[in-house]
Amino acid sequence: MSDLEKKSIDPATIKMLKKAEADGCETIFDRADAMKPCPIGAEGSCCKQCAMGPCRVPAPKKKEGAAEKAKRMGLCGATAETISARNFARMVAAGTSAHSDHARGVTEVFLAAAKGEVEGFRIQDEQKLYQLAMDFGVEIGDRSIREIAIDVGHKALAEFGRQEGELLFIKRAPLKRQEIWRSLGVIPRGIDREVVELMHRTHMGVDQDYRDLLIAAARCSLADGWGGSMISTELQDVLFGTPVPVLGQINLGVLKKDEVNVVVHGHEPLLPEILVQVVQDHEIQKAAQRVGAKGINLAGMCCSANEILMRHGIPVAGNFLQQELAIVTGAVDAMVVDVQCEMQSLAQVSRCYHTKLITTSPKAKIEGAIHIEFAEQHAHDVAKKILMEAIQNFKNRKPNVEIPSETTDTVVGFSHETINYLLGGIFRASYRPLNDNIINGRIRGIAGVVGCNNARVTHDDPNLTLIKELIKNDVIVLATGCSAITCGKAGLLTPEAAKQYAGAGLASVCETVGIPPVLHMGACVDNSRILMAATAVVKDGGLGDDISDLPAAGAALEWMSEKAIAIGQYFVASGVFTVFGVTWPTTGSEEVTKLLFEEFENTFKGKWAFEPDPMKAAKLMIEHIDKKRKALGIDKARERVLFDMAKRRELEAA
Ligand code: BF8
Repeated sequence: MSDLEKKSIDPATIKMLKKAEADGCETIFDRADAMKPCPIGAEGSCCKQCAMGPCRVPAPKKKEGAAEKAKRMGLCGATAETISARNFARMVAAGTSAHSDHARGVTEVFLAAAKGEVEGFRIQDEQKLYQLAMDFGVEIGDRSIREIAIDVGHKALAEFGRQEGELLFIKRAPLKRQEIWRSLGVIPRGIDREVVELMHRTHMGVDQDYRDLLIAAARCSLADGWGGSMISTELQDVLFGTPVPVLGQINLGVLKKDEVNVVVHGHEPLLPEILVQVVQDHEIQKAAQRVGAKGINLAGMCCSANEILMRHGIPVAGNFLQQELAIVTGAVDAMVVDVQCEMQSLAQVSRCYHTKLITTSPKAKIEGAIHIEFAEQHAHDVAKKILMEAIQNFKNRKPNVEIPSETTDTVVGFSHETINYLLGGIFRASYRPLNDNIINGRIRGIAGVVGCNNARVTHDDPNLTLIKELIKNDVIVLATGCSAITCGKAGLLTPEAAKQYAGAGLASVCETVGIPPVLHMGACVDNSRILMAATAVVKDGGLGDDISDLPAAGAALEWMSEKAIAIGQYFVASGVFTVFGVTWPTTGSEEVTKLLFEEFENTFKGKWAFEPDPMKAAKLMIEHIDKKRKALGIDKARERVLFDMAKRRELEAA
């Protein structure tokens, strides 16, 4: 294996890494070689909560006695357990705040759109609005859409600043799950409150009991999954439409040599939605032609890409580790970023080529970028200004443009509602066929494989190897975020992929329903769709009465972001066995790690695991799924199905 092949399994990525090297342009892949992670920080043992430190309290090299252990502490006496739990909890708080601040922005625009105060935004999914109104206790009667939407917007906005009681979406969870949360005292009161309280608890000299800290972290994470993230998903669906299956294309090959290329990168779909409208504007297309381009090509990157891919079929240029490489093609005339997962190095890479890097959020500026601030009141003007910047920049392209040919067809847009319709039909939408196929063993279980890329491991490899192994073993995979883009590039997001990659049982179900073996469910906030799908499976019956009873597991083998830790924590706190790869941030404390990896199973009925090897991770997940099948008494059914398959193959061969 060449050095480049160790960096990525994606041919388009490798081609662009070669080009970057030839062009003398440094990327994250070079920096990953040059700078190793700090070992003390990596294990969660560095405390920088006050100016007497940073204190380093690393894990012992060998088993140490109680006396030696007691000496291992920071200046204030904080133990390895406290330091490790605090650092982990702060990751949860940061991740929750990112998803939830995104949600707040969406809610504000939703409210303005409901009131008719902003151009370009309007309620599109009335059915879902009614559902939300029911969840929020908003009267429907013969009231107008406008009135209902305004009330729903106010209710949603109040969830952030709520000081007491329970978040409204908590009631969506299975009853048994709600009871578990209530008994543990972890039902979030308000989204902001849980983040603020967790930041307070982890301040120097406050909560110094690692168990208590991790319970508080669970409560905060639930304010993400069943709060901020779920509000984002739901209101975005009402505003922009609930995704339904749509064709799309993924990878750097979606960029066009003879068109103005605009790549939209980040997370909040507000500006991207307007760009989708404005890019079709006759005047804009004409302006592009006037500078010698055939037209203007909008493409996405990371989670913004997932949002506009699944609602409009806008092509995706790549996932997290490809953001610099899109610019390396020399064909991106503007890269438009808002919040989260945008590398500061984009400014430097843009300088190697001709790309205009445009920041748009008042919360996220990058030195060296042009700032054109998004404001919903002037959304169309902002979008036009951005597109005109890109058009004017087309003439500045350097001669060394090289766009890799790789691009793959995909079918995306599997919202939880769509899965319902696809399985049950529009008149009797239901998860029944999925439950039946799990019970009869054709589908062994469900896995959510989500999250990032990480420059410390071969790009796309751990997630892809894991997912291929899962579907081969009849486990249907639900994917979001950068992991979903990985699947798209590898051709797993088409119904045809079932025949090629899935086990016979899963393939037969995919063939009957016409779905891929991996369902793209959206961006990272859309992990809330996975919670809803899991809840729908529980409520349909026959597979226990809680999410933790399901033959299901989760994974993020290439995680890197604090958001991923928040997501993992809310999955675990919702009863899911969740495996992370790359590195584990609490190895500095055996006790903290044991609590997360073992003891949580006694309380939350879900737990974490760390396994960087994708084949071993698949084995862990499948073993867990089989354990749950056995507990449900449906393990025998699967044995019969396997026997049937073997018999069928024998007959086919004969
Ligand atoms: O929210 S998967 S690298 S892009 S954090 Fe970021 Fe990770 Fe990608 Fe979207 Ni999610």
